[in-house]
Amino acid sequence: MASWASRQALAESSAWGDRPGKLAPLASKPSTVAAALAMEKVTAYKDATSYNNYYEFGTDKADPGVNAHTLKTSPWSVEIEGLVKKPGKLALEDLLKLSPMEERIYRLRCVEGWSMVIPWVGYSLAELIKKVEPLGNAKYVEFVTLADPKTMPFVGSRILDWPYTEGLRLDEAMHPLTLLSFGMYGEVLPNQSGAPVRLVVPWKYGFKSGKSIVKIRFTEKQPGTAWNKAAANEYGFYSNVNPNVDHPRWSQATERRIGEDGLFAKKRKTLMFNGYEAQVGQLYAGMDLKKFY
Ligand SMILES: Nc1nc2c(c(=O)[nH]1)N[C@H]1C(S)=C(S)[C@@H](COP(=O)(O)O)O[C@H]1N2
Ligand SMILES: [Mo]
Repeated sequence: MASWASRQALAESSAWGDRPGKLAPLASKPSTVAAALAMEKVTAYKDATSYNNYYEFGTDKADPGVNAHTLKTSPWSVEIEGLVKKPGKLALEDLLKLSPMEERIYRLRCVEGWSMVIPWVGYSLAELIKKVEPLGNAKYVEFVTLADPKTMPFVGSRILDWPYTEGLRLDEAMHPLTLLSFGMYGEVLPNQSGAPVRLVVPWKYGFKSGKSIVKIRFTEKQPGTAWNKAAANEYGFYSNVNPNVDHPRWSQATERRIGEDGLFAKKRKTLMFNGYEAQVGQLYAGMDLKKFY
């Protein structure tokens, strides 16, 4: 693996090309966690920022890129609540300093059947969790995202139950692959990608990766989640990428890589746990993944 210094020198011609030069740079070191998908071509920044799901800004894939400029990302803080020894409000500035930033090239696959490969910048959510010290009875982590009707045109619409929330089992949240992300492509997150801080859970469908997080709550009971509330038979709590469990209305066996468009572009086979089975499979040992979808 390249050293930090040589990696910086490489920044001009990195695996994913030049820094887009659109937003403030966010420096990082190469990841200490293996399993970066370096063999796959990174999605172009333009594609990753113009084809998004962020329903607070509209349901069309182009809507967030057009509308999310109204999102106010400063000042920002994340409230830590529930079953922890150290609850309280953490300012974004302090969160940015909590642990060294790493670059991780992860695939993100939406349940709709498309995927992207993105060089995220952030650190393992576990670093934050260790700092706030969950109590013995904490079993789940709930993520609450911003719901501001003044800056988010679709908050208040009936599409979803706002605020958009997500949840993980504590051991899933503690897994080193679970990334608290502040940037991508060497810069801070663009608004449509979930600025200023979002989750990236690479082995789960994209919707488990909540954007613009304002609250992290530790609970004993399994929390509700936005898509589960909207359509419980279609979106379960676990939502692990699983080509063997069809969505009730379509197959999950293959996916289309964004940027490789065109009617005749070959579809890719979806991999179990999005390709991270060796790393995360044991979290679900003995569970019936058809029942816990
Ligand atoms: N707050 C919030 N977070 C969200 C969503 C959303 O609508 N609102 N959509 C989810 C879904 S369905 C997906 S696929 C991913 C998309 O992330 P991307 O636009 O960065 O590819 O964000 C997830 N996080
Ligand atoms: Mo999604």
